[in-house]
Amino acid sequence: MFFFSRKKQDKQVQFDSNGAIPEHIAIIMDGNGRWAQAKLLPRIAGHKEGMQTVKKIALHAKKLGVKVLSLYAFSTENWKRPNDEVSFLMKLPIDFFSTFIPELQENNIRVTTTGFIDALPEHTQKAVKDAVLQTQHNDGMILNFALNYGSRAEIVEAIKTIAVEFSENPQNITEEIVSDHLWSSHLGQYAEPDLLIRTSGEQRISNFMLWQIAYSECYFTDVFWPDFTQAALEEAIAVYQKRNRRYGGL
Ligand code: V0D
Repeated sequence: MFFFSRKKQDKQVQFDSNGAIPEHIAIIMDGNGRWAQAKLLPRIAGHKEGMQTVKKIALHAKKLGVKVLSLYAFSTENWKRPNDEVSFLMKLPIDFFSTFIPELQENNIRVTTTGFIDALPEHTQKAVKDAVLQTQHNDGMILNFALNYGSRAEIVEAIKTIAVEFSENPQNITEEIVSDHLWSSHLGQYAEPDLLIRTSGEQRISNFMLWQIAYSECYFTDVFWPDFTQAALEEAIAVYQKRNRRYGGL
């Protein structure tokens, strides 16, 4: 009968603003190109709209009490994209910086980065470093951009340093030592995401924070990143809250 036909996935989950809010949320912001193609727009139009979503979601995460929001903005694989698309992406931090700094300050949001920043074009590096410097004393929330980031490369870099530091006593290498040598070490107690979100339908991790997501709840949605709303973020948190109640309540 029709009233028994609702699928499991259709069940409404209710966001509870007094419930547990994940302290660190990491997001793979996928689907900007697909959003644009669906609208018969150039892919770069999707990236531009995606940047507006970054602003909206960062402010909403801060309002909900999130401590760290990590966003996968550019992977080490993204260099393979057409030149004009890469050039456009490299201008986005400049755009972001010039239009969003006042709001970052008003909302006490600190910008940090993770990835090979030194390999980015000079103008991109300058915008990123300015954003990091000008917000370095804010302590309301950390907005952590993964730029030219790859998790295996991050782990290899850590191994190189640890190999030198511990050449005499490798038996002293612990999980904590490894964590302390990853690019996420600046996040301290919040280095590991509680919730990982990937938009646009793919259900893969794609080399994002592999070590750090060992215990993260993963949430996948078909929504393209430019269409991801405040309500969509609350829906993801609601699913997280429901899982927490189930597993945490034993
Ligand atoms: C495109 C959707 C903000 C995903 C969001 C260089 C891909 C918009 C930044 C940004 C990108 C990075 C650092 C910073 C300030 C802003 C950004 C890139 C791509 C790649 F300090 N959005 N954004 N960076 N997109």
